Amino acid sequence: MISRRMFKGVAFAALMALGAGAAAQAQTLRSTDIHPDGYPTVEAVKFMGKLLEQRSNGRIKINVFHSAQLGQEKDTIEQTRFGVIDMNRINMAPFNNLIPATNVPSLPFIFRSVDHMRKVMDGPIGETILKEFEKHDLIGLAFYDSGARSFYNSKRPITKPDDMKGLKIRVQQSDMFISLVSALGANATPMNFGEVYSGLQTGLIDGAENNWPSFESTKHFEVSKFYSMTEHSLSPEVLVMSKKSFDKLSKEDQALVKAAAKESVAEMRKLWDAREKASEAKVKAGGAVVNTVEKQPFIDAMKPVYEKFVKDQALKDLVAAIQAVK
Ligand code: GTR
Repeated sequence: MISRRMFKGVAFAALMALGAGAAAQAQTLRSTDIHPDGYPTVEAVKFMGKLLEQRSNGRIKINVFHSAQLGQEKDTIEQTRFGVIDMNRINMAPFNNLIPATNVPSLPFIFRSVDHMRKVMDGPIGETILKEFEKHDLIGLAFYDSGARSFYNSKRPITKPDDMKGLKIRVQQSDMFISLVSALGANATPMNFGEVYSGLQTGLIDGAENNWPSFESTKHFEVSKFYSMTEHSLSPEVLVMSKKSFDKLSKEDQALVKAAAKESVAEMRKLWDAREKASEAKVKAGGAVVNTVEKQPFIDAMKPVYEKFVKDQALKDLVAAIQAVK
């Protein structure tokens, strides 16, 4: 026979168990990306979501809102800081004005090659930069590749810095990128990514700068056919999480999220390398006129950007540390 008291105890325990179950209930993290479905950054975060789902026995999932459904990059930063958006795959450039250290990997010609960039971002320097996000209510989870950014425009091939004179060039909302374009004598116009196509079409701007996959996926090559391989910035992508959302997770789940993010990097790079080649072929077949450039004159012309943005000792040390990585 179960006494009344015992029954109460059992019922209480059952309720507690239900409560605990509710706390560990399935949750879906909302992640934002301005790129379309199928783009390597979007697919990498989906891959991370699958890992998380498996390892949490279906408790944690990621829903990737691609194609700027949750807004353009600059606006999504605030929303992520406030926890309205849980995760954000975004370029370093829109963080440049907010987080000084993010300027460093965006700097013109800071990396000697893609391998150099990967080695730096995968190592202790990358970790130091990821840590900086915490001061701004964000958890830096991982860096993704973004290839090399080069100039494209509707007027002429760029072979030397002088060819940039007077061109109206769209840049990301970053003072560093404004200064980089101004150093070449062009007029920098900060603008949202989603507005560039119509800006080019209407002649509001003459050109912009980006990597092969973005030049292709946005169809900018249709309205801006001269693509000149300046490869001036390898500004990586970053995956961040809202600290508010992160703090709601148990220690174990936080570790799961961090590990899954890191593991998505190799997958992203595999997708990226293939996409770069495919985009290059597509853009060329689509009529883009591509030319190579001698880099040294561009490196020299962009030196003032370093003087302006690498003033503080901490940033000077970061630059030196990157240059010292073999
Ligand atoms: C792309 C990058 C985006 C965004 C875009 C831009 O290469 O992946 O996150 O920064 O460039 O130019 O706005």
